[in-house]
Parts: sequence; C-alpha cells; structure tokens
Amino acid sequence: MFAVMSTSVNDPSHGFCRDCLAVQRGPAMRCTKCGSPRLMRHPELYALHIAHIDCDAFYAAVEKRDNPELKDKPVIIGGGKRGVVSTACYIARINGVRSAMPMFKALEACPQAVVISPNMEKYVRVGREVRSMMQALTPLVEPISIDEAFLDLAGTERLHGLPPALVLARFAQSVEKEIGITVSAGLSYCKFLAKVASDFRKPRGFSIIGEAEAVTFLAEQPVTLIWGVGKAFAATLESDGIRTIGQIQRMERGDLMRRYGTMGDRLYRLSRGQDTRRVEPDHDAKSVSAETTFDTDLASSADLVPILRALSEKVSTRLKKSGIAGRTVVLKLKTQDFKIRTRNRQLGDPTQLADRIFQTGMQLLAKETDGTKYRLLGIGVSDLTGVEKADPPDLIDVQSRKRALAEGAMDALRDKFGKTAVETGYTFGKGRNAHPREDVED
Ligand code: TTP
Ligand code: MG
Ligand code: MG
Repeated sequence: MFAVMSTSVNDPSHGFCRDCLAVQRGPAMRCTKCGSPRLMRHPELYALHIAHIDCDAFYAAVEKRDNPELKDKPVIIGGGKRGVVSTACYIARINGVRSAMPMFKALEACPQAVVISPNMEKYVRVGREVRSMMQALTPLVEPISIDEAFLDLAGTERLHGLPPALVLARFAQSVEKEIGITVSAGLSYCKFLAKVASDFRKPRGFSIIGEAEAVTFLAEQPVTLIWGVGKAFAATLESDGIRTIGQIQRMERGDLMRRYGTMGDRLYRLSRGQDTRRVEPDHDAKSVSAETTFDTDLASSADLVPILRALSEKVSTRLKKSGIAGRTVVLKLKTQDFKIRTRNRQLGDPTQLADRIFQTGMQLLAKETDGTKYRLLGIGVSDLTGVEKADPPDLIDVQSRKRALAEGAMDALRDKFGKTAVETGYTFGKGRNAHPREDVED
C-alpha cells in the first residue's frame, strides 16, 4: 500500500492524501488517486517530528461508538452530583454546549440532547488502547491526559518506512478503524505549537505549524493560546492593554520579566515560538496524593482519621483511573506553626487500594498524634508502577484479601450508583472537615 511513497516522499513540494495516503505531486485540490479533498501540503511537511494527538469529544465519541443510534444525535456526557457537562459531541457543540457548563444551561441550549452519565472505567480502557497504539509508533510518548499525548517521532522513519507526517495520518486512520473513535493531530517542531495545531481543526483535524511561519502565525493569536495564560492572567494582561501574542512579540524580555516575573520569561519565549521542552515519556506524576487544610487546627485521631480515610479514597480513585499503583505510602502533616512532617512506609507490593493506603497511613499517623495541632493532612503514594504487580491475592493475610474484595465491590457500586452511594464507617457524618477540599497535588 505504501509503495507509492517511494523515493519522492521527502520532497517538500509533494503532499499526500490523508485518506489513501497517496503522494500528491501537483496542485490539484483533490487526491489524484481517490478523489478525497483531505490533502496535506506544507513546505516543512517532512521535516517536523513533534506531534500532539487528542481524541475528539472523547467520552461522547466512545458512547456513540457503543450505541450507533446516537450517531446523528446531540450527545452530552455529564450530570451526576456536580451537575456539569463533562463533554459534548460536536453536534451538541453547534448548539453551544461546552465542557464544564452547568447541565441545566446545556439543556437550555440544546433541549433535544441525549444525556449520558460518564462511564469512567470504559473511557480509561479506551484511552489506554489509544495510548498503546501510540506507543507502537515511538517509545517517546508523553501522556497529558486520558485522551491526549505528545509524541516525538524523530528517527522513526526507518522503522515505519514513512516520515512522521504520514505515520500520523495512518495512525488517525487506524484509530478510527480499530477503536472506532476519531482523533485530531498537530505536527510541529515544538510541543507548544504541536498542541496548538492539534486543536486547530477539530474534529478529524491534522494541522501543521512550521518553524518558518511560527512567529507570523502567533502574532495574530490571542494571549490565551499561551500555555499557562488562564482567565485570571489574561485579565491582568488585558488590563495592561495586551490581547494578542503579537503585542508580546514587540516587548522586551527584561520588561516582561519585570512586569510578570517568571511568567514574563515564558511569554517572551513562547510568543516567539521558542519552546525547547522535550517529549518525556516518564514525565508521569512521581506521586499521587491528596491533602486538605482544615478550617480549624486539629490534634486528635478522632478528628484526623476520618479525613485520612476520605483522602485515601481520593488517592485510590485517582490511581485506579490512571491504571497505576504506588509502593510507598507517604503521610504529610503541617503543624500549627507551618512545619511540615512527612513520614513514609514501603509496602511489600504496590497498591491501588484505599484500604491499604489508609491502614498504612493510620500506622504512620499514630506516631504523630501526640497532642501536636495540625493545620493540614495529606496522604499519597510514590514509587509508582503499573497495576500488574499491585495488590496480589494475599493468601496469608486473609483479612487484607477480604478488604480488597470488599473494596472492589464498593467501587462497582459507586460506578453504578454514584459516589455517595457507599460510605465507609470512617467517612460517614463527621462534619465539614470530613469532606476535604479539592486540594490535590501531584
Ligand atoms: P478534552 O480533550 O479537553 O475534550 P474532548 O475530547 O471531549 O473534546 P475535544 O478534544 O474534541 O475538544 O477532554 C477529554 C475528556 O475529558 C472529555 O471527553 C471529557 C473529560 N473532560 C471533563 O470531564 N471535564 C472537562 O471540563 C473537560 C475539558 C474534559
Ligand atoms: Mg479531546
Ligand atoms: Mg484532551
């Protein structure tokens, strides 16, 4: 099939067809072989190798795949306790529905939408399938979230017999065929612009931003395109009269740094398309933890234990969602006078289970409940591993096996009926401190 690529593939004047992958030599608007209008042409088409891939309307796409009746209907994934939209398919988006919108607003905008509550387990599984297809392209895959990753395809041409641009186009096709959802890809010389490119023509997009055009391209864009410029910082910039990246390009580095500190340096570099960050496959979290600052300082284990339990469950949920486990349990306490105490213990096997994290945390906490008043409690795991070796059936410790089984059953119930359906004795009804804030750190 790829014989057509032959020797001319690296000629930058030649494009290719995203549908049949045939080389396009002339300026025709449609593929000379299959007639498709989805042609790729770019002067740097065969020179770029940093890619960003993101699935289109991910949760919604998975649900549409699994229920063909939904194909042409507006679909919203969300609801549940917080009552917000997780995502919406592109049909619902035409009507104005967006992620994080309150559900009632979304339904005002699109009353005919089909609303489906999220099935995280399924999305995690599909996300992993997509990821392992990426890992077949290059070992340099840096996952960013459940549905997206950076890939560095440098040096993979020999392996694939194709340059990165074609590898990406073929990848997008394979995901459609093998998994049944669509992705968008961006190709550039750096991570910043690869991500910008993948977002450019969603869904089923494939965009390229070359080195030669980067500065001109960026000049027209709003500052919010820059990594780290959220709503609050954009408002600060706006109050200084800065709206476009072009305005930043005309400012001096020293001036930007004086005004905005280290962020000023980032603005300076990214506005000029300078981004030397590498694609790092093990850039994954080094630990997974959750912590909370109390409304009033606490000292007794009666107060601290329920919080530890709730936080352990939070950590466990995140581990399970990401398909990872941790071998060392880390307890963190901050005293009334802001001194931090961390205590850790290594387990025999890595764990994902709330109960094992909690029990170990309890042992560590027992030594610290000596009357000291604490303002913060955190629990987490480090030494992260895959799940393969986590929580093996423990024939000796029957108790711990029973607890693991019970926890599996509770997870299943929570998935089915929502988080509040199951509460353990420790988290039940212990007042406001029993429900930690969303102070979660990696
Ligand atoms: P995104 O990749 O940001 O969004 P998306 O895949 O739904 O749509 P697209 O990339 O085509 O713009 O997020 C991936 C999934 O993460 C999304 O399907 C649902 C979930 N998510 C939330 O639960 N809440 C949110 O606010 C966002 C942005 C995403
Ligand atoms: Mg996405
Ligand atoms: Mg995404």
